[in-house]
Amino acid sequence: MEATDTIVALATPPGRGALAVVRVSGPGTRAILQALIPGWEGRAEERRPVLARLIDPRDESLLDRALVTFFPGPNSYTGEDLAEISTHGGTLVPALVADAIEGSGARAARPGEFTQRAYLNGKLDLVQAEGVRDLVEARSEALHRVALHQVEGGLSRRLSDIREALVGLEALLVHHLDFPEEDDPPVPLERVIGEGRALLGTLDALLATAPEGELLREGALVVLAGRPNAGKSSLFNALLGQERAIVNEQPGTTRDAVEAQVSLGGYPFRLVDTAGIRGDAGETERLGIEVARRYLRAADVVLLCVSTEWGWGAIEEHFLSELREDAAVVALRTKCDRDGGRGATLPEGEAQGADPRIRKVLSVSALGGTGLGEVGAALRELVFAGSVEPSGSVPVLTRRRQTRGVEVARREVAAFVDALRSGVPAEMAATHLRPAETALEDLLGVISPDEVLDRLFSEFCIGK
Ligand SMILES: Nc1nc2c(ncn2[C@@H]2O[C@H](COP(=O)(O)OP(=O)(O)OP(=O)(O)O)[C@@H](O)[C@H]2O)c(=O)[nH]1
Ligand SMILES: [Mg+2]
Repeated sequence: MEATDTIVALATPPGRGALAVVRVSGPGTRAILQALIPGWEGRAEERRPVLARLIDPRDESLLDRALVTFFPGPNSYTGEDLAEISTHGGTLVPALVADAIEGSGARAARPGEFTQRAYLNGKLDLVQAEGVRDLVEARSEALHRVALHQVEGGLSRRLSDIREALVGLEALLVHHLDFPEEDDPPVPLERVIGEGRALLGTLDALLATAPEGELLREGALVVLAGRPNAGKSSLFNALLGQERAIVNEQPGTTRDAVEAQVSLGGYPFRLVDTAGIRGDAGETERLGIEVARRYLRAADVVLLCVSTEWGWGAIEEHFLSELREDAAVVALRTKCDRDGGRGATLPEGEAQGADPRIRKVLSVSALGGTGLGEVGAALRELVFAGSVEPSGSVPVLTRRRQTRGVEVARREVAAFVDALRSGVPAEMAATHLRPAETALEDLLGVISPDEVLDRLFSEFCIGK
């Protein structure tokens, strides 16, 4: 399925910068380099940067002095002939170079088209391609590690191993049904069931990574809540390390929800500051309170701020009553610099009759910076405690597409084991194995319909 057209795109973000990279890929790459660079044929060195003057062949005007690296296929990112041209940065130079390349027979690449060609040429599978996208978009060290592991084939290997184990299971079943004449005894049914169960265990372990894996990409939703003036915005700013939200001694300062992405201890969070909730608010503030309530219902973790000035009361109890049954709450004694660090007395410990949703009680001072690290650690523990290894050496499912595929495989293997155990003839039970294999093949993109591919790659940025 070789591409016949040649594509070009700016591979670095547009705007002011020292350098920009223009990428060209496809069968016309050599001819384009010859057109733009006088004497290129004699000077080209494969996979080595060459300093060259770039000319627009349409009017012979000089475009730039640039570093040009030519990668002959199949030893390139896309598997095709590919060139990376490092031009001077800025908005104009790279655009002029890309335009001259288009004028020489290339067309503008669609988003993700370079990676799509790499996939079509067998340079990487679909799971690796998804890892490439996560790597480019990673805003936390945790996603960076997981994505890199995916690009390097970690998850793909696990999925291929499972697929091979399925094929092995089929072979075992054949031996069970129809053992050869030689002296091998038939494979006992118990052994087939045992191996099926072991495979279920592997699939379950992989599926267990999905909730955290998917949160790694989105960031876990953490909502700051509490009475007006509890110190929410101050804490929001302190956790972000920048003055994003307005802080004022006037209660009711924050009206709208303010959201920001932050990496705490290397894990991604979406931190939301909300309007303090109170009954006697004016019209605008009331609308803000409605927004706050919506965020609170969606939160993965609520940081309930209780100022030492007034402590825990009916308002806080009412807060808890509005939260989801499965909400996780960290109760914070804010402004703890004020009373010699004692802070308000907060309900703590289920044994003492506290609400079980309060998972942790901490003291913080946004002003003095105390307790911030503990808040980050508590959030990490509550959201990312289980399956995402800090080392990033264990495969993690990071997308719904991946999770759905593994779920299908798991369902089929479970049906296979159940059928054998309940005495269904082995030939019939075996019909569950093929769909499980197909689900994994689809995940890796062994054979994938065009529309799936187009959707997947269109979410990439241009030039990738
Ligand atoms: N001493 C001390 N004062 C603080 C601390 N955090 C906040 N404050 C003060 O408390 C007041 C309210 O702070 P905000 O952060 O605006 O409180 P808020 O909960 O966002 O208030 P609303 O937006 O009105 O709901 C301001 O005067 C802050 O300077 C702290 O850690 N120590
Ligand atoms: Mg505020």
